[in-house]
Amino acid sequence: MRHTVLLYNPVSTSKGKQRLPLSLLAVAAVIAADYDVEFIDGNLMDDPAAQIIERARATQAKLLAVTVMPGPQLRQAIPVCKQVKAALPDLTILWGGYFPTQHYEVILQDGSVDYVIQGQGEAPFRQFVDRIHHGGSLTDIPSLAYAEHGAVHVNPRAPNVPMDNLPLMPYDRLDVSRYVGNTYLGNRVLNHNTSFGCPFACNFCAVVALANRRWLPESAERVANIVTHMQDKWHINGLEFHDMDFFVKEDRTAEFSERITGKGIQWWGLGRVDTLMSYSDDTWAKMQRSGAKMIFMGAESGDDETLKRMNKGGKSGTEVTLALVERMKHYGIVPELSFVMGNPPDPRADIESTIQFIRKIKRINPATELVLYIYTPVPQEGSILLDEATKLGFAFPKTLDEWASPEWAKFSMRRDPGTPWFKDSVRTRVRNFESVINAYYPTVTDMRLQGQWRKALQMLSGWRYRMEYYQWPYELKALQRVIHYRRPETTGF
Ligand code: B12
Ligand code: SF4
Repeated sequence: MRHTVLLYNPVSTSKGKQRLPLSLLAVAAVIAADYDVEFIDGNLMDDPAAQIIERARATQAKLLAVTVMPGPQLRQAIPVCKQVKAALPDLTILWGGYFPTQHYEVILQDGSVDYVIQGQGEAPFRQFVDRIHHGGSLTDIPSLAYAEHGAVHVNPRAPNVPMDNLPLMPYDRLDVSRYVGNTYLGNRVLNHNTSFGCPFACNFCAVVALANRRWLPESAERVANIVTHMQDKWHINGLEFHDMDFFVKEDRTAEFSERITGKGIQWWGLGRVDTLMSYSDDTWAKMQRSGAKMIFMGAESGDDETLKRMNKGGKSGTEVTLALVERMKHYGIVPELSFVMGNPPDPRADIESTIQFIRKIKRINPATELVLYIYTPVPQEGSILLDEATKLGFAFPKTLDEWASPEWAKFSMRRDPGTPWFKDSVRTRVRNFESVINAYYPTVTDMRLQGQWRKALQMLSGWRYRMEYYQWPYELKALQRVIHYRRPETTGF
């Protein structure tokens, strides 16, 4: 008899914008040959708890595996898992992904979640599933965290597995057509992840705890084969790569670009400014020919000292960012730059220098897209930023219920975090600047915003932008309510 494993993806985005649940597809891949897997996607239904309970009873499933990011996904995962645990106390609940990797203690102390797997999930997940169904000790599985007699135990991490040694994602186990999106990349867009981790250690970034500075790529050949399969089967003309850093190895990027040239697929990926600046003109030309349309990069700050304090590493620097946006103009590939603003201890000074830097970028390459985040700490040993934050009175929640509160959900969204050093006046300054710049340079990712509305927004905001007068932009906010123009599209960085 084949056992069924239930996989739950808590809601992560607004209706109609759901992406393939890659985290769960990745772990499902290593068990799909021997187990039945059922995906329950909170993005596609109103009451996932009822669905989980119904499917667990119908299939006699022993295990519910859940992926959890901070933010709205966490906010749904907590009450749903509590409800499921109350209805089916014998169903084992396992969490993996970003939030559990960082905050396993608070999860396991709550009692509604039985186990956590940290870091790269595939190999430990396979062992866990086998032992739950066929017997054997659970507590010696690498990367596992669990509570016993009130104490939380964490096993050493499993060795990383190269991506090419892992099976392909089992797309046939869900209805992929429900995830084909319509975005600025094309009207048939899917998403894929081609690598795990990142070799750097920026101290505001959650990837460090997940991957311990390792970067494991799929080969260019394998990626191109997957893209071809997606095109043959679902007729895609756009693709989002959700890797933390797609571009670490130039030869992989160049080979992949060559392999997909001529397929008519426009693509988007994430990378580092300094890495991309080090690429040759030849590689940039190949990327351009292959359909690269926009690249997301963390510019982070307009101040080199702050970049150092963020431990940005490599050859990062404001001059490198300026040089890259200039260079990308030549290839017609849009830079999408994110900034982490409002760092302690002097968030006001940090914001002012970044605002000036953004204006400089826009002068060089007006097509540059901007994503403005507010600094929120992540657990990381030796992080100067976290140390400063702690000195200023910051502490993570002590219970899961606290994490589920609206205040901490806002914190996780990195827009209005309520951190002790981030005062209302500073927040207002960032939001006002954002209102003006988003009106003066409307994002290309908002496909509904065309022609006259674009012009109206630019005219109305022009004087403010030129005079650097961002205060009280009520007229822009009113227009925002009428035409709902929006911030640049991002996948969560
Ligand atoms: C795609 C994505 C999204 C998508 C949704 C994804 C989804 N699940 O539906 C969208 C665009 C909606 C999104 C939104 C947000 N996101 Co997001 N997102 C990502 C992104 C780019 C890729 C995640 C992914 O699919 N990776 C591919 C899979 C295969 O890898 P993986 O998730 O790491 O999974 C592996 C392991 O983690 C583990 N694992 C994961 N789940 C499970 C489950 C089990 C049971 C097991 C055993 C193992 C396991 O095993 C997997 C295979 O090895 C990551 C960055 C990144 N590249 O990882 C950010 C990231 C996760 N997002 C982040 C954030 C902050 C957000 C937002 C809050 C941003 C915002 N301000 O709006 C929102 C809110 C999310 C929400 N609504 O809850 C942060 C989290 C930061 C943190 N402190 O932990 C990240 C890390 C980006 C960053 N660098 O800061 N996001
Ligand atoms: S911010 Fe980017 S470069 Fe830095 S550790 Fe995170 S993923 Fe890597």
